[in-house]
Amino acid sequence: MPASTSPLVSVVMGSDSDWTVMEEASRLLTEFDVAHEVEVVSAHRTPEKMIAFGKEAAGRGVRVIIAGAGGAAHLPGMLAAVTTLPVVGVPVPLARLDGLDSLLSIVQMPAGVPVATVSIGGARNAGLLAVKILATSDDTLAGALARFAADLEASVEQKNRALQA
Ligand code: RP5
Repeated sequence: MPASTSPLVSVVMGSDSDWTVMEEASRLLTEFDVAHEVEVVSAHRTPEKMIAFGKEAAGRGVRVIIAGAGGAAHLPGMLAAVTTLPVVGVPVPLARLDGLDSLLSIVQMPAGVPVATVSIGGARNAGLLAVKILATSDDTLAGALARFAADLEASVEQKNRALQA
């Protein structure tokens, strides 16, 4: 990420132990050259920081928040409660329950407070969704997304040719 550019996307997680999953979101954003920041913000261990972070993000120029958490995964929903920004939630799988607990904690939001929840461990797709949100007002990013989709399609056809060889 260009260090001098203010972040458009915040990638936050409840613990540094989530990073092995969440780094995929950061990597995707870097692939698209999207300025982003990474921060540990815990709904339970640093609740006041979490509220301040959520309230101040839009004012700092952030456009999308990607929030990952595992277990009692309240971080994405609590951030969504205190910001007008779109929040993308990433259920992080822990050793027990295979991430189903994380998924249900994040996806079952009450009416009026949406979190766009990706699959368990789906941090790369969370990054891609953030790029798509930004691309609604950024033609350069929209073009990059079109090339990304074309490459994806070409890779499937390449695998087909390999199967038939
Ligand atoms: C959650 O608790 C975090 O998002 C993490 O997935 C989980 C476990 O955290 P650690 O005990 O590994 O710090 O809040």
